[in-house]
Amino acid sequence: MQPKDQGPSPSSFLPPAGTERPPRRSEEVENFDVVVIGAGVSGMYALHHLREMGLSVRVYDGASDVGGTWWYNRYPGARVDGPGSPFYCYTFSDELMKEWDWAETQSEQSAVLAYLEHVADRFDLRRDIEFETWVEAVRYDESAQHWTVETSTGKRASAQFLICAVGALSAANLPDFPGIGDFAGETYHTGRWPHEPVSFAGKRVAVIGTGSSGIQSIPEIAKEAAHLTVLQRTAQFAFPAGNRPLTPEETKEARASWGAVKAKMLANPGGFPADTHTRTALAATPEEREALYESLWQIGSFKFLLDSYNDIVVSEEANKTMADFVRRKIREIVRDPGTADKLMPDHFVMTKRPILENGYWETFNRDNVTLVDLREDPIERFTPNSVRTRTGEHPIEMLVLATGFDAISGSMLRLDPTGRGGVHLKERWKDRFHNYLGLTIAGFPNLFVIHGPGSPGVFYNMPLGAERQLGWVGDVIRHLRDRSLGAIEATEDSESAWGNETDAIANATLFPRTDSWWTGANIEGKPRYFSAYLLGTLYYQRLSDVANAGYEGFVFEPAHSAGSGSASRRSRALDNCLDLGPATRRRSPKTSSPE
Ligand code: NA7
Repeated sequence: MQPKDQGPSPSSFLPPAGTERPPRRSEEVENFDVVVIGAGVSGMYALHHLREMGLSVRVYDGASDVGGTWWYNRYPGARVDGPGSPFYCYTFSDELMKEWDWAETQSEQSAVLAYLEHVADRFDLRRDIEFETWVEAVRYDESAQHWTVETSTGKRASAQFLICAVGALSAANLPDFPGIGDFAGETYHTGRWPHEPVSFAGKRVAVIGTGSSGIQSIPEIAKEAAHLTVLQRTAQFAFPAGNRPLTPEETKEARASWGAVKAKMLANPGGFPADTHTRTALAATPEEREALYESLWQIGSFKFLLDSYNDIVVSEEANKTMADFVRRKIREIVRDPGTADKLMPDHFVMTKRPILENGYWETFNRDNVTLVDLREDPIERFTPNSVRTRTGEHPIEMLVLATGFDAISGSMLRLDPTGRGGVHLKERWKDRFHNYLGLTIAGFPNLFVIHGPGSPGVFYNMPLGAERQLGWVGDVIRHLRDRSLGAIEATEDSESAWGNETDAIANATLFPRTDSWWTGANIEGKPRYFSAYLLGTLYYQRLSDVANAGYEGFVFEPAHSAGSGSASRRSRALDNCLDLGPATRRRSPKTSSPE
């Protein structure tokens, strides 16, 4: 997937496969039309889609099988924390939807991974994926108009197009706590969970972090551990997951109406199978609000996000109505008032990633659980067998870091491709994650980022978002190949206009005002701003408009040699594709292509 994590590496972390061996550089460079980095949800679809177009594709991933995020995040309690099954799936194949049975509404990690393994089998994906292979260097060769990729196994490849499907949540955040290296017990990061079973039985365990991973794992760990200390930096809002078995009728209904469900997803700003509505909290009476919030709380799942009010993330006053409701619920559930006080979130609700919980609040009523509020009582240091905070020592034998990720931009920065003129992405993205359409970067021709900064990314149903972004990328490739063009590149002007547009949408909401991984505030030294494009429906309209305008905002280069485009062979293969996009059928007078 990507090179290994930066930061301290406690001894019992799983080392990323393949990184221990000294690379043996091969003299031979294998040539492909497209190299894809990452075999998670996006990379798998990239392979399928581009191969269907007749292109030669090679995928690299550091893991030993498909799944990306779902391969790594095996911590106890890990589940889908979005709208859930049967809708957390690919949409490109109706047969796939009809043949796969989901057991629960909020599927557990192993069920999602089993689904992705099935997709890999069904579409014969693994034959073009090299697993346990970390991409260590990625360079653009301007004269050859292709990307060269060097891997941890020593193999090298080149391709005209590079797709970075490296994951929005895959660069683990491993904070450098004082003395962490002295701690002699077992240490795990939720996003790097071992494949072997981890037993908490009879152990004193500490969990740092109360985001989605912490809140999902804490109740499970508490059931087994002798004692659990929860070290919380920010109290969170969390909503009942409402997980339950899917009934055969629900599955039947979803299959029968799949066409309508897909249409609904495409019309929804988050790509979710939910109706859009115009209700606002401020127009409702207190009684109406209470009744709606209570009914959504009883149902659980993502209903609070999708079926409540439209003004929650744009109006402070509306936001407070929901925040107060959740705070009241926490106080009702948590018996000890002092503990409940520490659990009171004080940011705008929904402006950190909404969390779905399964018995999280009740966990604090257990005798074997202690909550430490790190704001009042910060970590001073780790010793071989304890974590010491300002007010005392907590003996532990195991530490779970649920400390999240250098999200959205982190995995691209870790990859750090070298673009035109030898410029590294780390240099280009020092102060801001410059991009155009959330997919391309000036100075990095023919490189596409899936779910990167400037795209809806984690604010959109991710399998569907990957399909839509990659559909657009496929059309771009077809456009270039049909015209014997060697390269497409965003201009810096387009990047800056796109940045302004992304900012303007975000600044109309409360999101930028809260410290979160959405704003980069969880990582020291990271540019702090809200980098996602919030309106998914508008975003996909914009992608389509740009394509229809002949890829407005991009510049093209003719192919320097037959080798870079391999146009004639590919064109024939592409002509055979049924899915010819508008960009391949019409030429726009506005195109900046030199054709
Ligand atoms: P998150 O949501 O980033 O949560 C990480 C948690 O770790 C959060 O509570 C952080 O507190 C806390 N944290 C991070 N660094 C520190 C330090 N240095 N000290 C104390 N506490 C710290 O990551 P998750 O893995 O839970 O969830 C990410 C996504 O993965 C999620 O959306 C799911 O889709 C799956 P903070 O809030 O930053 O103060």
